[in-house]
Amino acid sequence: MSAEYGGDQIQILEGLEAVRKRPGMYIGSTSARGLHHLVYEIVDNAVDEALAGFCDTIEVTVNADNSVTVIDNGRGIPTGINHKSGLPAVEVVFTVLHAGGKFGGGGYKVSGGLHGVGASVVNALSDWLVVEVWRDGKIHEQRYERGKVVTPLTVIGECDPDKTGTKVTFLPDETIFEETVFDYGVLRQRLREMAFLTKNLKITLKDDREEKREESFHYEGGIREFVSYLNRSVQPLYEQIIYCEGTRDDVYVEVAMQHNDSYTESTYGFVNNITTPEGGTHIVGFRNALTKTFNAYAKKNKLIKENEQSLSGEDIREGLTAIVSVKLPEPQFEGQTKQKLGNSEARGAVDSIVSSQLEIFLEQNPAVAKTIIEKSVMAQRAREAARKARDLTRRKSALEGMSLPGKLADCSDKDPKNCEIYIVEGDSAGGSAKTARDRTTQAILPLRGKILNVEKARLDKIYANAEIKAMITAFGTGIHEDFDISKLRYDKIIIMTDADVDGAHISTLLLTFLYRFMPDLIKEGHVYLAKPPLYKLEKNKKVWYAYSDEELASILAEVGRDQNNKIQRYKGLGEMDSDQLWETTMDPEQRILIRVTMDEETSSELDLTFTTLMGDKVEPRREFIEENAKYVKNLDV
Ligand code: 28G
Repeated sequence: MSAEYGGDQIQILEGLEAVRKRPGMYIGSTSARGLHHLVYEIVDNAVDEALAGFCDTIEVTVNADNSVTVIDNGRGIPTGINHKSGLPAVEVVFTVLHAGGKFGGGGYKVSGGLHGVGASVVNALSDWLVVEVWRDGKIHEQRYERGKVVTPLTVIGECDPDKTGTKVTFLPDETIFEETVFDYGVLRQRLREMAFLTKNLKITLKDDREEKREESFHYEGGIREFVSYLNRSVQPLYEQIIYCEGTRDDVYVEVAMQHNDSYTESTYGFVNNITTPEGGTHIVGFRNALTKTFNAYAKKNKLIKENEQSLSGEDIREGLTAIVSVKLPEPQFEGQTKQKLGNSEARGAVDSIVSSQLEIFLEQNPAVAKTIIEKSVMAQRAREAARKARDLTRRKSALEGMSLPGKLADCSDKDPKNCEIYIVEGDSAGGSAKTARDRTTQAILPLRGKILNVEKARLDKIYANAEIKAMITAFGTGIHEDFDISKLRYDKIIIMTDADVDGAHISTLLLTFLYRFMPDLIKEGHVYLAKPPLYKLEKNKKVWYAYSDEELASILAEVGRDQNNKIQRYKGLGEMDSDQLWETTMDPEQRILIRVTMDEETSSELDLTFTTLMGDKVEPRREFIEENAKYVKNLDV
């Protein structure tokens, strides 16, 4: 993968002014996402040096002034004069824009053997940038401001000739970025992912701002450890992590997988260390290999009969966690967001490497093979039962017209744009909500008892569940292949539960259902959480509501802490009468709603959030609840 190339291979297309004029073309956006992208560009170059086999440690520090320092122990960017330009190679790396904007149309270059492609972009968008190179026993330094050289490359000292590497420090230009404060959690997530994807690479992240933090990511097992990490809160079906690795047609393929006792598939694809949320040829090749190999093994070993139906890919992938990572010299990306791998050689390479190595694994681990095939057969039966149940519902609705669930108190306005539906826990709170609501635009659907955990149930059981059926019919969209968002009967779906642990649990169960079965409702911003007050404060016949402890404190500071203050802590929605419920939680003029959003890029983390909360292992769940700032991050107010 390492490519040594001279200056003549670098196409000089445009100057750095072009980057400053249209930053979005080069880093996607100037929002927080684009800001963090600057760090990834620099780190990518260090990772390339690691992939080339010359670097095993990368240190990333967010400095007190919000500048970022990245240090690697690679060979150090060459400091000698580049023939074509007559400039030191390091200066070329930081001041010459290389061919192909990452986010522009046409050629799309990503990390992997193309040292220094993004460094000039980062330089152009930084207020200042300093590069230091340890090489040949000397310390070299150069400084730039907004992409322009301010000091020539200078030797500023000597070092041990054995010490080599590169250090880059930059301060993002605040006239370009809407957001200039780095988020430790965002950096941590991506850097950890990079460490998983590059075995034996150690990445350290340090925060030197007010809240000091330091962490180090180092996974000798690479993506094998990634799979264990993803499965940490569920029960694996067998101990081994199935691992395949190889190169074909210039495509390096690495696959790790393990089934767990859940019913959902979590396969994540990466191309040159970049996630491909829309999949592509590498994922197609992987799935193909899996279906083919498991069916062949099952037939050969009489685990399914010759005349029986083959296992479908979906059945085999039930409860599968997998990482499919490919590295190839010229990835082509397709699709609307250019996130889907198009290279056909990747399909063939993954298919053949996984097929041949998986076959050997199954032969050598017959007990594991049997466990997976038995689970697949069960999945097949459940799917068949679910299909029958669905066909029945379809036929019924075609004959009788879809009748709305009995306990839904619908609104009278029939224009979905004006309408909202409150999903309310429990009949008593449902009753108050029915009295409290504005009946023209607000519908109420009370749900009884425990909501089914869709992470722990197969499809046939899910379709048979009364609460879930009620939601599906009330929303009007259908699910799965029948899902049609244009049929949505309400613009807002509002989950209203008690402000306690049980309420949070029920909200999570409902969100899990929506996320798994109707993710577009979340993606398109139709899902909300209602926020009931925690306290009511009365004084001299006046009433205040507080939605958090801080708010209570600030109200008390304002009105004074007298004897006659009456503070009531609400334990549940049921403690409010319908007027209070309207005033505090349902009146569009006064209520607080939290819109549930999901970030495409962090979908593996979001998946994990649901699995962690819903899985049976106790430890990770506690860890999650203690650290639940992460959860709040996915809920943008
Ligand atoms: C610390 C933050 C980011 C890097 C290297 C090492 C080499 C390199 C980088 O070469 C290709 C060749 C000359 C311009 C390659 C060193 C071959 C031999 C390298 C980094 C293009 C770039 N010795 N380490 N680039 N040159 N680390 N870390 O950026 O013409 S970038």
